[in-house]
Amino acid sequence: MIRLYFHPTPNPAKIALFLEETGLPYEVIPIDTKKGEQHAPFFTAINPNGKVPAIVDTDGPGGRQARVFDSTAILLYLAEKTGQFLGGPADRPELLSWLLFIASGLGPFSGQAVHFQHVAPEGLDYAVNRYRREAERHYRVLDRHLEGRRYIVDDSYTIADMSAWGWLDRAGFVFKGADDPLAPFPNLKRLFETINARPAASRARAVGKDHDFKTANDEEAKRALYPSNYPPAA
Ligand SMILES: N[C@@H](CCC(=O)N[C@@H](CS)C(=O)NCC(=O)O)C(=O)O
Repeated sequence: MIRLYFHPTPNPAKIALFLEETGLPYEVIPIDTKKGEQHAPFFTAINPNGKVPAIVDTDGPGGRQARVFDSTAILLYLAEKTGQFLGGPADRPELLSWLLFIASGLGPFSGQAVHFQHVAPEGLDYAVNRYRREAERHYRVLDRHLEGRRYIVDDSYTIADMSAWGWLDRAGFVFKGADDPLAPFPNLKRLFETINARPAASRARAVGKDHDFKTANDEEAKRALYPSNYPPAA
């Protein structure tokens, strides 16, 4: 059994998609990040970084319980555990390259673009421009790579596509104000629609819907999500 520590946001969504694609049995444990549950000691014992997603595999290596945190680590762990969605051995260089490109580039720049356009105080034009443009650049790199390819790793649907899907699903936030945010990236749009058409994608989108996650961006939420903005008094 896999326990998935979840909030309805891009990185946990990737894992929900993987679990739905494979049919691995799993239980969802909501972590309400706007209430600060990611900082609770029971959770930081699973992810010391205090972010979702994280999993506990009750049947980990050697039959022992194992924790895994960070969406890319979880995707690789579960793909290796099940032997699914890794492509073939010859695909590994491309798979690892694109997975890490999404983990260290496309994802974080998208996250910062969302932060500076939706959360930060008005007037930080330099930061808005930098993160939005860098997000766009990463989407363009992946879009060009997808020219003439069905999936990121050629013809195999892999965890790299699932990792991208988590963010493509939020393109409307990343590219604030765009009517059709993926229109400038036609190959990414095609990939997104291909994955969306899979039954597992609709099931993944339904994960967590039965939980009443906090939505208000009040002071409690800001302190929970951006604790570094509130340094303790010297
Ligand atoms: N590199 C991490 C990033 C995880 C991450 O930023 N998670 C967000 C949700 S998508 C989160 O937990 N936010 C709450 C917080 O930062 O306190 C991953 O890929 O899992």
